[in-house]
Amino acid sequence: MKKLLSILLIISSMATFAAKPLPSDPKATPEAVKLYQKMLNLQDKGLMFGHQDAFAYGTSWYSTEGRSDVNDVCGDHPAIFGWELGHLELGDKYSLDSVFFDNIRKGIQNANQLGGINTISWHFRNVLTGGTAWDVTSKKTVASMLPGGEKHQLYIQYLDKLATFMLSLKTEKGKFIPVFFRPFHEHTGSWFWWGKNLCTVDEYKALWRFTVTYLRETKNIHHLLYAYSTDRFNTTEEYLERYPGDDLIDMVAFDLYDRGPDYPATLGNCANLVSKIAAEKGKIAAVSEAGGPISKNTEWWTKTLLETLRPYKLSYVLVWRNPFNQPAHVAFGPYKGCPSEKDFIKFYNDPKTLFLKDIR
Ligand code: BMA
Repeated sequence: MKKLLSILLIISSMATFAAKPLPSDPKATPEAVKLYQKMLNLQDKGLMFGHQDAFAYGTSWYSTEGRSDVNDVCGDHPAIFGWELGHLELGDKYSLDSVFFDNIRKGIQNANQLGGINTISWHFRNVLTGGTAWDVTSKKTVASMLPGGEKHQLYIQYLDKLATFMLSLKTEKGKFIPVFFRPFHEHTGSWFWWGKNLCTVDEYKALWRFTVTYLRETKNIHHLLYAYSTDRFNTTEEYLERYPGDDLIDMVAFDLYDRGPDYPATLGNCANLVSKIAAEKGKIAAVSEAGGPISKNTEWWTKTLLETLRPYKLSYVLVWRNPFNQPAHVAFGPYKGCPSEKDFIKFYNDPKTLFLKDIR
């Protein structure tokens, strides 16, 4: 009888555990655990919409508190807020996209207070050459950053600056704000120094492991959730080739921009595969960056993006930025007066899509 009872107890605790998966960091803060579980729950309810630098600027404005281009169009902010930390490593005051880091922090705090979710990318400088993130002249950059490498100490200095910023992300009550961190992205392509042809599989994985371990163990940061995010891929094997491990990663994602007629098929295939991988691993799935020719294809939001993604269980799709200092037609997000404005409102009104008001 006693044995039976303890078996039952074990089974029921396993069931509770299965119902509430935990992030990869065993020391994740309660807020990070809550966010992770909230996102897994929301993944069953719909597809969240995200926009890069939504609170920082739009096609015709810069740094206006409380404004977002998405809200200008549909009266609701995105659910997911993307931010970019490139040039933080240099000790600069503003990012490579001309946003002051102090304003990024404020934006993250604001989004969090409103019930939104923050995700951070990092197009940081080539640590070996000093060139940009797009400097692919050396195949030795990643190796040089690993323990024993000639640029290891410099990389540590970069990570220390990153850590200081991450540790400054607090609520008014002094709690750390949980955020997704998505470094070394689009590595199935070779346009960034960490791309496929620029380092070996082992070097790429070692870079991830060193980075996460340093932030967790040396810097004692436990409010970050980590996103692994490829560019286009064809198979599960290809997707997972450089996957650094379930103990490091919380979200499996990919970036894919509409650059031709194969887009719906490729997007659908990647979405299908990534949602299956996420389900098997008990992790979150997302389209971490997207964008299409929304000034020409005025039904892109509903006919291309939404209809392609509708069948799959994905947490969110985030479209890239609406630069304030470039012509409006390069914007990937909607803005007041854009040719696809009406279609975006349809996209917004579709029960499948979730915006800020739907998730708080
Ligand atoms: C790219 C472009 C660049 C930008 C970079 C980092 O895709 O939008 O203009 O600097 O992302 O945000």
